[in-house]
Amino acid sequence: MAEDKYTPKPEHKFTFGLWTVGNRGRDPFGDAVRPTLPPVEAVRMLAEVGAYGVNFHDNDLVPIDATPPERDQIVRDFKAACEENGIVVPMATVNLFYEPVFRDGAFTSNDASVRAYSVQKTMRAMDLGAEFGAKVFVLWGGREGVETDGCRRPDEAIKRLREALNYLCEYSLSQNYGYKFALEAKPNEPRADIYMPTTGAYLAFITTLDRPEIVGVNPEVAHEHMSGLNMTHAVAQAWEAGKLFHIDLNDQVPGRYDQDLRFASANLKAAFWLVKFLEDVGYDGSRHFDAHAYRTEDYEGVKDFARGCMRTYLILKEKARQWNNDSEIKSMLADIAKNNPNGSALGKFEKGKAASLLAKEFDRASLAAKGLQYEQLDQLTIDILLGVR
Ligand code: GCO
Ligand code: MN
Ligand code: MN
Repeated sequence: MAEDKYTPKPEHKFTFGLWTVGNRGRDPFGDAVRPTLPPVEAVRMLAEVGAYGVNFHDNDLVPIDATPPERDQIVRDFKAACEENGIVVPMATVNLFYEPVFRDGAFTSNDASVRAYSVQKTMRAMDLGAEFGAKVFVLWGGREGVETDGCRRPDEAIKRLREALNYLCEYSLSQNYGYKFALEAKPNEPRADIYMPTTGAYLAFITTLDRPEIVGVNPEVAHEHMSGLNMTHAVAQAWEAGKLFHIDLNDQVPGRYDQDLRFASANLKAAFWLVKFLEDVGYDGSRHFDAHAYRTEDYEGVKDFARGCMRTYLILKEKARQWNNDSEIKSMLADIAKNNPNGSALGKFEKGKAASLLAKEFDRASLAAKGLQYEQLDQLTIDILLGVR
């Protein structure tokens, strides 16, 4: 594809996980369709398609049974590949779901040894990420859930999760790693039910931690859509709380298995509002794509997939700019603003003012009489998205 204004640049902060471009297309019904992509090759591929960074789980890079010298050699080679290709590592994470030992959870397992092992594995993954300068550490508790609630009280699981998180925060601080933890919610898959099903659930949980200031969230499009929720609303709540530490971009049709589709390939309008929000508020973290190519693709197709994620993001960013500058939309927004003087209808609570609010007469009928023109506003949005405006 020739260079154009939708060509990704480092300042766009597009990142991919090793597990995303390295995804081999295995699913519950069929085996791998693509050969293993060595991490060093993945870095080359990401540089070729114009990405800014690469993220990894501990075992995407270092096999779980690697000896210390093997580990160090892998780290050296990977570092050299990143430097050579101008690729950075903004985020690291830990795999607490693949190995059979995690079959009943990691931090929430009923077995105290499994819980301790999970924290140990995470600390080592933090050491690994820190060697590459990662400043965000994502925690996704894929196995922290149940098939039957007979196995433990769910509030006990929350307490165990808190204990692990508090410990890991102290570890990060004691090592001066400067990590911000980003907790990633998902309603289900691989467990029948996962304890922290939504971004909102994590936002509430974070306030109960010892070091809430270094813990935020990593909302994922697919995870919100799986439960039929609005990703942009989840992101907005996280942003407003100062907790949007990372984001996982992909796509997902609600009500289906976890699809991890190319960003914006299923719900274009939802993706538009999301990109517009991120750009409007000036989110300056990574735009991380946690998705993978169709099972029909070879590695040329994986590049098409990766380029597509970034290209669509940049097109939607341009559409958002067009939306913000559209004079008809601007005048509609000005009308909306006119009816919302100073943003606040109430001001600060004062007894006297509350008494006058209680006494005030509102003309309900006239307040409900005027059409709001949101149909027109949305159609203008559609016209922009479809390129006829
Ligand atoms: C999934 C999750 C994972 C996490 C990753 C980072 O549905 O499998 O999205 O891909 O994002 O493990 O911790
Ligand atoms: Mn996911
Ligand atoms: Mn994810």
